[in-house]
Amino acid sequence: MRTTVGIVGAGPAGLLLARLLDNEGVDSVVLESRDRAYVEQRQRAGILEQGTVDVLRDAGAGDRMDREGLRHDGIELRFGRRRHRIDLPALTGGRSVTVYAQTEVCKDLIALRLEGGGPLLFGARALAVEGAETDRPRVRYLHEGREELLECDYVVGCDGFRGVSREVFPPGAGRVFERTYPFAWLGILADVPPSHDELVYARHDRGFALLSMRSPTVSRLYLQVPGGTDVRAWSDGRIWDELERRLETDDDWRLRRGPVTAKSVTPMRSHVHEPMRHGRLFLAGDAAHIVPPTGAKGLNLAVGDVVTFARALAHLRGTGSAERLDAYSATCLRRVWQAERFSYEMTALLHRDPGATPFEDRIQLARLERITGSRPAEQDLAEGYAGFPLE
Ligand code: RFL
Ligand code: PHB
Repeated sequence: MRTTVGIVGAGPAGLLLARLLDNEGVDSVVLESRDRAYVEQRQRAGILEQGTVDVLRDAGAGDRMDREGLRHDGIELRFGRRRHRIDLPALTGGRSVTVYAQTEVCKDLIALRLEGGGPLLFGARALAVEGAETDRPRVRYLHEGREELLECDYVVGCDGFRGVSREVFPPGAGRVFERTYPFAWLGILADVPPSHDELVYARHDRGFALLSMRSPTVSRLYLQVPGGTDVRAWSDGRIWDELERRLETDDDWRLRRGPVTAKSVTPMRSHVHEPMRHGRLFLAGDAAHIVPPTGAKGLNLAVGDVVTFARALAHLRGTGSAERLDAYSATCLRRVWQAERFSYEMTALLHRDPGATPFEDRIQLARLERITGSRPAEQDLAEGYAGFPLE
């Protein structure tokens, strides 16, 4: 098979890229190792930055998001049993975020792609990207028990943190910047209306907790737990008790409990692969960078990468200049590092580090007091949360 852009991976990065290219009249083939149901049900992100919402809408993929997504104009920081609201539009010149799950973004993009005739191959596992340094890169993949070859002008590796695209970089051609954290997130989905109408980020002596949601009737909640925690050690009752303790306030706020429908533990890491391009292979999304989920940035970064690639390719086709394509990695990395910094700082602000000294604990509280007591400090957090603009 032959195509202009070979896309490895049908997560939000690969699916959105396919849509953007379709809109530009550029042909592409998407290869996805898992089946459709798996991709549509994998529980992950929930928060879309304003810029992501705008991109999806402009791409003609925003109809259901506009009907069902929940616009949020604030988040709450909770510590010392007190609540502090961060008013996003007031602090950012009108920007907000939208609660619309990654599962739904993927369902919408898959439906659009298949309506347009695809190609989007599920159960197609890329084995290797070859010839990245030539002008005919290829993806070798396995589909329906046969090994096949996809010949391309460009390959975009959207295959996530555990994909194969990154392997293209010969030793010495890439560099990794990484940090792992000594804690993880235990996340649940529960069939119960959210206990607050906005997200609540709580710092507590027992550890971080987050109250989020998927819809007016479904709650999504997270607890900081030690790295390596076995989810089976946490019964539903134990999870609710712990959430209640960490989210507790001095006023009459109460946590609503309900049936837990999903439960999992996610390790936390920061990871950046530089550069994000080797020859005609471009990395996008989690294949190139990971952030800890505290800042809700992962999916939004993936969107930024593929928009940058699609625009650069359109520029090449329109003007004959490869300047923007050549700048792809540097352009993406500027935004990536701002999101890495923000996610790292927000993680440090809200989690209990088991190695922290009593002095460091006080500094953490002083940081929170500073953010809630100073408009410039609050504004800095609001700007980061609402999202860094695309160049
Ligand atoms: P994905 O979604 O991992 O998709 C990669 C796809 O590639 C496929 N694949 C292959 N296909 C073919 N051949 C191979 N050899 C392949 N190897 C892999 C995989 O099956 C998969 O379908 O990467 P992508 O598209 O870059 O998207 C990134 C986002 O998924 C990720 O950054 C976010 O989910 C991170 N994240 C959050 N981001 C936000 O912006 N806001 C949030 O609120 C948010 N919350 C979260 C999160 C991630 C979490 N976890 C579980 C890591 C909350 C959690 C708990
Ligand atoms: C989520 O709803 O899954 C979510 C929300 C905010 C975050 C991380 C995850 O910071």
